[in-house]
Amino acid sequence: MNRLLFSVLKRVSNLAVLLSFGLIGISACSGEMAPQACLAPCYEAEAAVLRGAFVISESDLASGNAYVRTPERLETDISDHMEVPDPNDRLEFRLTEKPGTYAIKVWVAGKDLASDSFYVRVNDEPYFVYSFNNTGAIETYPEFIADFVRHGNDDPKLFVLDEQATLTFYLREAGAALDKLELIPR
Ligand SMILES: [Ca+2]
Repeated sequence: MNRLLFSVLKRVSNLAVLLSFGLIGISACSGEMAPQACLAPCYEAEAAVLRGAFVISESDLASGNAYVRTPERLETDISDHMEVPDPNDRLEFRLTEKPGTYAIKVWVAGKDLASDSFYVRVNDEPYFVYSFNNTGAIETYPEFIADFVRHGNDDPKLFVLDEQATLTFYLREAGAALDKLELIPR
């Protein structure tokens, strides 16, 4: 091999090494990117107003790396409220959207049939039971599944919202978890 050819090959080889390091670097950066928090009309549960039994937990599986839950009975003395909600145990979303009719898409999780429901209400309207096992989505913990807020086995409930509305989730079964929600125009 003559000296000129050797020199050219060496330069090409060095360039290839630099390129491969560069590509590896880009790939590593992409792989390490944390999940992004959702953007409007999406609301992270951990950014809502928490009262009483509701707490924030961290998880790589959750949007924004966090979600909200009510600790299970074995962890604390928190009990289920199967008859009526306790107004002190609540998760409150302050919604700001274009007035209109919306379905509410939620990302929820529960360990079993004893941790898969909330009470839900908008503003001062009557509350209702939202149980996410009705769609067959049980034992999803720790992964979240997408569902729509609904009463019993009904179709997704439609909400007529003003520009500003308050959407409240109350504790019904300890252990139920909510990652985020999104307003879907209907
Ligand atoms: Ca979240």
